[in-house]
Amino acid sequence: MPGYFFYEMEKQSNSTNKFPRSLLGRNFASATLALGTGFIFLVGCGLSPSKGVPTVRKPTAEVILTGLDNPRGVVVGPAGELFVAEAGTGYAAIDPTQMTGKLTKFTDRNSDGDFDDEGEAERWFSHLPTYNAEHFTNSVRDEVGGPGDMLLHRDGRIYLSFDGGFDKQALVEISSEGRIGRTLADRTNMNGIAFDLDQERIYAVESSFNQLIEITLDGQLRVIAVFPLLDSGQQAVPAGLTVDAQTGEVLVALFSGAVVDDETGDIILFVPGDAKVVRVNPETGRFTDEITGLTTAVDVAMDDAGNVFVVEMASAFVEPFPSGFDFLDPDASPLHGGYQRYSGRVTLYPPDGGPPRVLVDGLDTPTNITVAPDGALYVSTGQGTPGRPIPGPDGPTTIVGEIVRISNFLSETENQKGRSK
Ligand SMILES: [Ca+2]
Ligand SMILES: [Ca+2]
Ligand SMILES: [Ca+2]
Repeated sequence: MPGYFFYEMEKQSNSTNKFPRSLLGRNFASATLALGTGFIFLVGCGLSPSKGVPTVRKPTAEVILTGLDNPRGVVVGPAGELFVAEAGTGYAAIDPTQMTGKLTKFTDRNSDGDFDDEGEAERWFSHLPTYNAEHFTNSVRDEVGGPGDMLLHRDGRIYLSFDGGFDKQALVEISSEGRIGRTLADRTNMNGIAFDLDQERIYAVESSFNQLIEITLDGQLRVIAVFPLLDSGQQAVPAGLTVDAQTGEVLVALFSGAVVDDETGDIILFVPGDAKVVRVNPETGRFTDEITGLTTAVDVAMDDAGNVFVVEMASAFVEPFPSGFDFLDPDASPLHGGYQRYSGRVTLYPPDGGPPRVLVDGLDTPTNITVAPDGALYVSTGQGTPGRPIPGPDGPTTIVGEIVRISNFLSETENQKGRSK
């Protein structure tokens, strides 16, 4: 996500980047997705045949919202209503009424399982800040920042982090009636936020500064941990996080930043296999590796049974943009732009240390995951300039923001274990 690249670039190629250090690297870790519908057919539904081997349920994956502009954080309310933050189009208008970051409440009023019917979308905010990372760097990155992650407190208050670039970054409180209230923190890109077990403080990853921080609900801030460089010498870039409901420890996804190719001098946005998830003790700040060997780990979630879900945004670094590429040109050639499109995935790591299971593959740049109260997963996809031509699974297509719901992935045994907790 956002922000990490810039640091790397400033460090490695001091000739091109003229931005003040405080601006570097804030784009987003939280903002990266868009999905087509093609992957659904790869996944299918139902149970696999069981001939003496454990029955593993194949998940159901459904696009439940489409046509969004960089969906990021999703929260599911007690009545099944959805709150969705969209980072917007990335067009950083000066006129606030032209800004496109959004927060919307969706209610399935006709109970048909989706949220696209008359009167089901209630727009709370339409003009929150948005920007594209390219505004802050000479390098071409189609990465959109804006409203990012979101939390719903048990008392109905909502907390929203947003990174609108430069002076428009904050963690704000929103009343249950939808009015923006206090600003709790104005740190740089807080791409992922999570409550502690008591919902008295919020943990946030500050992607640009490689930090995990804690913010109390009355606005006191403390740095918990600063993550060191990863195996190839790149920035760690914490992008997403979750809290272990059993221990209160924090799992953090380290996305990994860019490196420079020694031979060509080219910037490589990420090194496959260098990303990981670490487990942090929020009291001491000590951390250990939890899951290694990942690629672009952008978010992590955990259910009450202890299953860990990891989202990887893309599997390969391909087709970086040529300098001067116009993201807004509808006739531009379909380019991946560094992150291979439709190569993101969600993997389940069971609590007993058993082998991981890929739940859904072929997602277009997923960026955020949420576990709903009923155990379903909501994944935001389609990062980048909405409408930009990209290669799709079945030929050229365009970037579109979508929310995918993944369900029916636990075996009967796993379901029972989960319920008994
Ligand atoms: Ca509906
Ligand atoms: Ca419908
Ligand atoms: Ca998340």
